[in-house]
Amino acid sequence: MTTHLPATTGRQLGRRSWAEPWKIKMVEPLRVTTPAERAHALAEAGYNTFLLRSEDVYIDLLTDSGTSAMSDRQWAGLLLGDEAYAGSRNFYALEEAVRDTYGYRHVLPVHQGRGAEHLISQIAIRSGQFVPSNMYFTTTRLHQERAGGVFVDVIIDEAHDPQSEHPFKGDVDISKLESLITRAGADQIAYISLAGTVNMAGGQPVSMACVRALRELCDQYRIRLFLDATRMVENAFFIQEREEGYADKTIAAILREFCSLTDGAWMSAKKDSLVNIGGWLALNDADLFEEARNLVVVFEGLHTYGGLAGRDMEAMAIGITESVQQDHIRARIGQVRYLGDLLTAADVPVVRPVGGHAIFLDARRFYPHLTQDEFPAQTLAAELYLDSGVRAMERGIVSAGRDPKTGDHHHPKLELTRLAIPRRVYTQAHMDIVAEAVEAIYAQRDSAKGLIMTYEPRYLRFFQARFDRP
Ligand code: PM9
Repeated sequence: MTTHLPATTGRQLGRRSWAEPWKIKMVEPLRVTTPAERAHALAEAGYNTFLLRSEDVYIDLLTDSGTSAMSDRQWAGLLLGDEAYAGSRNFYALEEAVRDTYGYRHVLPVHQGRGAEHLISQIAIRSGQFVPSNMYFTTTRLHQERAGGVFVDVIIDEAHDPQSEHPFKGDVDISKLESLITRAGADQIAYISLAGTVNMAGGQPVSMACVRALRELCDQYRIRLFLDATRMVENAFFIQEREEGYADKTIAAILREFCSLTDGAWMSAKKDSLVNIGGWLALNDADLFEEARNLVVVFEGLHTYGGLAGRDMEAMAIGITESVQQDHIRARIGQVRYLGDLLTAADVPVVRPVGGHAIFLDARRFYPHLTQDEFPAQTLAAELYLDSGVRAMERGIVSAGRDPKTGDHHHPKLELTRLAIPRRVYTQAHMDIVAEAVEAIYAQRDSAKGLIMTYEPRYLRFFQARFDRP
């Protein structure tokens, strides 16, 4: 495994520093609030950072989704929007970009990732079928379950251990998967749902060796393999860095090779592809695509716009080509690591190794005196906001939701608070502020009290749930 860049300057290390491969052309002022203003805003928001107004936030690390800064070329692309209801030229630009970069044959635009998750779940899952996956993602699993699927976690055990340094913690445990297939029968497997860089595990990558083994298994049992390509460019970076034989291959080539081993993919372009809205579903099978193309008109819009404006599709097409540039991805992951290194150096418990899009604070080790039912990760996000106006997101028991059959809370092993870094938005100085804020609440960790949930919505409760101090 290759070690990551330490949080020191190049000069201290006797080598030249690197910097972001862009300069800033337009700025958006940030508002600094007082502790009293933050206490008021957080109480109003029911201690849920999703319910804060963004103008009450100083540094916003809620998500890297739809929060990227677009390039001057993407902004120029907006002016090329062809807002025809049908057959917009921007659709053809998007189709070409997805075909060239990801390699799939048939492409449908959708308004964002979950639009594609909805379509693929509806057309590829029969009620009662299993959907094995490398850990869960909130919206993905919900759509699979709403289609009657039964989610089964087949990720390697190391993924559930925040301290394991395994270089590919997103890998599927092939023996777990094969034993499910032989137990249930191949016909009872809807498809393998594979995510590139596993969000809920800490942005952990999947190796090329793993997807190759999955392809073989899928061919043997005639099961389809679909990819959540949302952060697959970041995944390609880790393969280039860590997997033997890939150091000299481009990100674009690694991405194409990985996707070529799968049968199709869904995409939230709001992440890797550097746009504020958009997504797609791409499939190689013409018959399955035909079903998706028919269903898209019911939920998203005609198959040549899928709920998007022409200008959105143009920005996405340009973002796709920018996303696979080596200097972009190196700087993007470099910035995440910079923050991770600062926190690691301060002995703050974070998920190791640092992943692609975020730093995940290990709330169990941060607040060992809180039980999981006291919502330690939600508490940590609240305390961080109160201290500094930095907004993070809970990724633990609240996000995991309830078992649809028993109605009981899922109790995930990982109880994490995520600091997701938007792409091309914040500077290194912002990362320093964030690290200092986390260190400050870590120093006061013993006095933190948990939360109680006062309102629980039925679906994806982490978005809208409300909490209070006990
Ligand atoms: N991810 C994130 O912040 C946005 C909201 S959910 C908290 O991480 C994966 C791996 C995702 C993802 C969204 C989606 C859904 C699918 N797969 O948000 O619908 O991380 O575009 O994509 C969020 P959309």
